[in-house]
Amino acid sequence: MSGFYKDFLWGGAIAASQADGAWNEGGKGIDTQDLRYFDAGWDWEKRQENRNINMTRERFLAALQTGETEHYPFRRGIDFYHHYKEDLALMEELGLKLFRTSINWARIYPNGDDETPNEEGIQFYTDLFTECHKRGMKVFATILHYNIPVNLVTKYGGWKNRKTIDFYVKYCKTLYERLGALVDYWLPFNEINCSRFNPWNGCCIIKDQEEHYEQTIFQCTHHQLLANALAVKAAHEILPGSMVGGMIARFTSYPATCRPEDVMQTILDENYKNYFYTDVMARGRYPAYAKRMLREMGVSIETEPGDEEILRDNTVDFLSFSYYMSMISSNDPNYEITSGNLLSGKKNPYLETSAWGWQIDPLGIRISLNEMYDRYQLPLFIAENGLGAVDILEGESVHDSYRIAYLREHVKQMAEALDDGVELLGYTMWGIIDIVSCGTIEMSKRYGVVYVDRGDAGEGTNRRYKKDSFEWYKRCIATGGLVID
Ligand code: BGP
Repeated sequence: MSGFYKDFLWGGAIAASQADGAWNEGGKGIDTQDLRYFDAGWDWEKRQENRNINMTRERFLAALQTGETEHYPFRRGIDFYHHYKEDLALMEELGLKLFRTSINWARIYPNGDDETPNEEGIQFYTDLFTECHKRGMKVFATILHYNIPVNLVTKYGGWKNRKTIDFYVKYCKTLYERLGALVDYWLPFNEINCSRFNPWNGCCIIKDQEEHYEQTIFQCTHHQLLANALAVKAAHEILPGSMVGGMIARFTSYPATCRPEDVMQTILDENYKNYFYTDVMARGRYPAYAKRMLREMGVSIETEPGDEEILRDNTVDFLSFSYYMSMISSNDPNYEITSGNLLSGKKNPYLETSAWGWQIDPLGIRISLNEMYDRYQLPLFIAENGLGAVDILEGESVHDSYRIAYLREHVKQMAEALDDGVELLGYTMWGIIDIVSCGTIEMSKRYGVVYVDRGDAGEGTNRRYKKDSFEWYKRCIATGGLVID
């Protein structure tokens, strides 16, 4: 097996809303993730139920009226805003080559529609990205990882309003002009297909204000796909030669059986959940199957003259995806259901699940990489992959052999994919340092190789500790993926 290239980009990823904290400092405006409520007293069921729950008008207004952080963990994150230097020092010690994080739109344009950017916000990212380079890491910047300035929701209705595209493109241009020299890879949208599976995170729409929810979701999606294309266009104009990519949450699906119906269901699931989005971003047009998909949902998207050209002329330079698990497809409803990233699905009897019910499937990463590369022949990144688990701090460390096993098996399968001929540029392990979970908003669902002493209610010292997986990942990087046991 030939394995990883010498310059393979071993990395780690986080997102602003889950890590930064400092929600009302540095001139930042309030953003849509700052409004998500959590109660550390909730039991398991309640936490699961609250996972990816839709925003209601009542919750939205209540959140806007309070300045408390206890029930709003995204407001405090792990305080990466004030700790990034020490955190990046740990990343350097790991030997990381690439650091992925998101820029918080509300730090750059606090209200989204401001005339001029917030200089303190620009300075923060200038310092952060400069620090990454100083410590030997390239920067993979996500322009939007779910959270938009709340003012864009109250005043314009979020992504359902076409005007949001203009505000977004202005924001992108500011980033390219002011931070362009410091960013190596741009990602206009995190998991653009999330709009469908978590409409608050993805589209920033309030469910009980929508008459035809699906219609609104796909209108937002259309706006985001246009915005993605326009972000590519602006980057190529302002920063010639820049690399701008597309991203989805990859819902890899296998036929539950060899019944032709199950195979057909798999094709539909793959198309509707995954490829619809990457087809538009990489091929530059709505795929043929989209017509039927939208018709059957009773959705008709409003478009404007020129939209087709925007999509056609501004396709992405690379594709990326998050990969945590796989699922099975069948039109037979009698399957056990298990949880997963953003959505639940049918349970595969051959796979183990994580403590959160996500189906662990290392071979699926090789399958997904092969399928994506075969379909698009574009360079790829694994933008997220990791294991959410309950970790116990024992003395100064966490003995997370389960995480090492998860990472090791996925790394092995990435090496196989490279050997299959897939052009995989890099791997940014998710939640390289413990952060607030995006789905359940728990701090106790941890992914990191660095432990953060902070609990669900925000209690703890916020001190960082290296887990056993830290030493494992460090060795993995140092040996170019060869020493992986
Ligand atoms: C992805 C998101 C991340 C992230 C990850 C893990 O969908 O892009 O923000 O958090 O999933 O999910 P969770 O935090 O719910 O375990």
